Amino acid sequence: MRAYYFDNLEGDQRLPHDSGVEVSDDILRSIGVLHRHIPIDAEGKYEQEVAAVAKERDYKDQDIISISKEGLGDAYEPMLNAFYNEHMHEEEEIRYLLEGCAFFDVREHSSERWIRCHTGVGDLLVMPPGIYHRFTLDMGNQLKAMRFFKNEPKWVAYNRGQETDANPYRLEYLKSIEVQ
Ligand code: KMT
Ligand code: NI
Repeated sequence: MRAYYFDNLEGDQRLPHDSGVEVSDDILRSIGVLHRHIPIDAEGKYEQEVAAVAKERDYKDQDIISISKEGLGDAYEPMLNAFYNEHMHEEEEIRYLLEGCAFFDVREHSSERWIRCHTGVGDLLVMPPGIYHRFTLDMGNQLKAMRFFKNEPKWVAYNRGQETDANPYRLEYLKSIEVQ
């Protein structure tokens, strides 16, 4: 995974939009975002490692999401548009990439800048409840990823607005990053 500040220039969301300014794992940690790389090995040891992380964080359920134009047909564009809307969740968002690449953009609260995380196979990314973020494929246009859930597998997103600014999970998130 490589993380950098988004360049804020016009153009296809799937282009790199690389400002050239790197962002370290430490900076990501300071806004509550965790990254780990667990390489996919032929013997399947990665499965145990990923399962151990899920257990540690108290996940009960998981599924696999596949995103491609071929696989999704008419549902492809609306899905990508929904994911690229700036949003938050009341649960952690945890993703482990099995195939393809993707951009997870996370908002750095102090500067309001986007940090773009370019993730690839074997990257595990954890975004805390309440963080503003968005998602897109890159020009490879294809992704398969594991998602973990504390309750039943469902995706509930709240688009950023006045209501999310007052959401208790958002306020809790802001408190959690204050003292770092
Ligand atoms: C989200 O909430 O941003 C997503 O679930 C992105 C797609 S999962 C690879
Ligand atoms: Ni999300």
